[in-house]
Amino acid sequence: MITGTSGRHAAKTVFLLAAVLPLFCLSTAKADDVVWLDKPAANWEKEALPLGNGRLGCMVFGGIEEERIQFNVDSLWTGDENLTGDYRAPGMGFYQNFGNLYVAFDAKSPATKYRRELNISKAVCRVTYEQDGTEFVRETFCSHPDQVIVSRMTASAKGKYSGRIRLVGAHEEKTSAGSNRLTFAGTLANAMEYEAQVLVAAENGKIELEGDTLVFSGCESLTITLAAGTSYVMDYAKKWKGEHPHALVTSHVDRAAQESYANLLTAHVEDHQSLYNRVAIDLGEAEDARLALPTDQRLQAIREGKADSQMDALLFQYGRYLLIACSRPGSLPANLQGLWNDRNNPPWHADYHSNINLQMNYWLAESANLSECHKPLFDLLTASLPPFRKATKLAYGDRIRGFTIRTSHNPFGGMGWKWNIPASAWYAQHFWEHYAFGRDKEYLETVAYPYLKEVCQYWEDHLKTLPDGRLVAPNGWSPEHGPTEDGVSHDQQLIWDLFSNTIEAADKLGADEGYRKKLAEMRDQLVGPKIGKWGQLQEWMVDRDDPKDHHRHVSHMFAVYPGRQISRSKTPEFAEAAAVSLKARGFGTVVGWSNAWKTALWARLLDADNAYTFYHKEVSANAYPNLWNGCWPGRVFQIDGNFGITAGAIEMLLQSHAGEIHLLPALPKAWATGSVQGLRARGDFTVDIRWTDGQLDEGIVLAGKNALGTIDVAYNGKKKELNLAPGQTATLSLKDFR
Ligand code: FUC
Repeated sequence: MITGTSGRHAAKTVFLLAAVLPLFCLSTAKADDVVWLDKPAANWEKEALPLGNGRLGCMVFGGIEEERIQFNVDSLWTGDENLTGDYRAPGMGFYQNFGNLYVAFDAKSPATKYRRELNISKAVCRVTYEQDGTEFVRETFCSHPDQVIVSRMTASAKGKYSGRIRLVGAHEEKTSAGSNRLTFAGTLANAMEYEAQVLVAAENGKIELEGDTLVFSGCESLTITLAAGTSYVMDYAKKWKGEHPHALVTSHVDRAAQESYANLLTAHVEDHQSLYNRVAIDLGEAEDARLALPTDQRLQAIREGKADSQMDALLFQYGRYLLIACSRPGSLPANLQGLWNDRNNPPWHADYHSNINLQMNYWLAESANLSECHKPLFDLLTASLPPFRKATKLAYGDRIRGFTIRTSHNPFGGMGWKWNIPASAWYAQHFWEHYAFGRDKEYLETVAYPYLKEVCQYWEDHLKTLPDGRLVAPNGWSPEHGPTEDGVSHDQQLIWDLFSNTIEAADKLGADEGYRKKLAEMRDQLVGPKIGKWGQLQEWMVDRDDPKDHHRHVSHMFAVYPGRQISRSKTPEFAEAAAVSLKARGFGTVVGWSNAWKTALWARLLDADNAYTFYHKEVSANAYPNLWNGCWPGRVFQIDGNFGITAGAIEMLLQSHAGEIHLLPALPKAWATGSVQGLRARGDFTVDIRWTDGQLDEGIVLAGKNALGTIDVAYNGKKKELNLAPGQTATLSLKDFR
């Protein structure tokens, strides 16, 4: 059935109304939108709850005697363009902690009925408890429209708030206090200037100064507004530095302080939900008793073998929540920790790693209907081109065109550790995918195509011709695994992907016909995938894969996911070889991002239960009480696992890489009955799916304004061709696939 409007639009209207609901409704959220704990956080990375607006973020501890809100700005970085290429050189820099806001309360009696929750559908953290017969409520959010963190503290009785507020920078700055304002500012060794300000408004009671502290007494409520910024600008020509942030920080905090709390909250929730509410998911219900448990105990029950598919759905949406919170137009892209960091020397510098991690951060951006959140990646990669080119020429000589990158980089285009030569091609895939999903031709022409073409030029100059005429990437390295040699499968697959995407891009633009032909010829000469002696997909040109090797990187399976060179439908032998290799890599406990990659790979190989095994591992082995991904099971927070697992789950429910929309390609038994709304498919389509007992009930395909006219929809080995005009919807059911 094809209709002109979608039922989803009606549902959207309801969501928007929900967005302006008053404060008291915040505590009645559905259990699968809430991460909650029954005690304050003792540990930053495992227990504190993250909020963010893309640029500014914070972690809420919810202490009873003292609230601690640790905060970050994504651009507070040491370092520079680091032309040394040395990972340990000062130029590589570190992503910095910005500081902490502490609110100490005079009341010291024990608290009861304590609850600290993060409602991810509202992006609001709420702490509630009772003390001496009074109910206390603290709500904190980080507003994108108003660019401030707001924390409001209320109580059921009057005059209950007395205590002290301190704002403490992470670099031994001196905080100054004036009437109801706290300020600190500083300059890092690389001349980066920064400033944070807090404004406090109290109802009744009074606020007095005591050195660098605001002392409040007998207040009915407190509203604390925090703004912070740096002088960073994403512009190499300006040496990455702009104006001192003082004026902007002052205007953010002053403007917000003039607004009513209700208005700030309404604008914040509306803004968040304009992205968050695009996708809804139901993977089955957990028992009420399970839902009543705090998240850490729910995770424990899962670890003891109890089923809880609502936790699967929560983890899915949590990945979307986190991307909205740390990657918005105008911000820096999500780093290894998104945008949250409480140290001045975080693990791996909390930088951008190019051999899996940064890419994985954005695997969900398009398919999870958060296309705008992809933009910071393109912005930084484009802005970093001048230093990337400069470093490439220093290493490879002036004759080489284009650029490539090392394994890690910072927000000044500075790089460190080994050259990761195919990484720029992998980044180019993201530029292409943004077009493939949304089909925005102007973006393709002005942003994506120039990037793709320049990376192609690098490979034109860098590829090596073997005696038999075939082309290989010289001196490659399957990331963090194996020797340095020619024709490593990962490199070959990435170049194939780059050339294929660039050819398609040029074709769509009607540009560079001669060059398109040249790229097609080169692509045909590339050494392609190989099947080795135990039936495996070879990781190298030499058939040396060890069937007992459980290495976490599965780089030679790029062609299966996120690439598209190998698929069950188009290259079944190679797909089977990939399954042999992936099986040999094992089903043991692995690092978070590896779980996520294997989820997506098994889904692309149409093996639902193996895909679910890895999805489930992320819940049962890697998730912390705050649902952040512990990279090595249970330790070292790294956000890629959170993003990757959502992307992997989408591949289980919907695929569109092989020129068709595939409904429920790898639906696991654990999700036998459920529904998903608002997923995106390549070709500018939005898809809703409903299923019962493992069988499709309904698939709704909505064509966007740039949609491809004709598309095949596949389900269970059968296909149905659709022809949709922009704005048209088709509703399909089981009978369409007989
Ligand atoms: C890659 C991985 C490590 C870690 C690091 C940040 O080098 O191999 O496991 O995730 O990035």
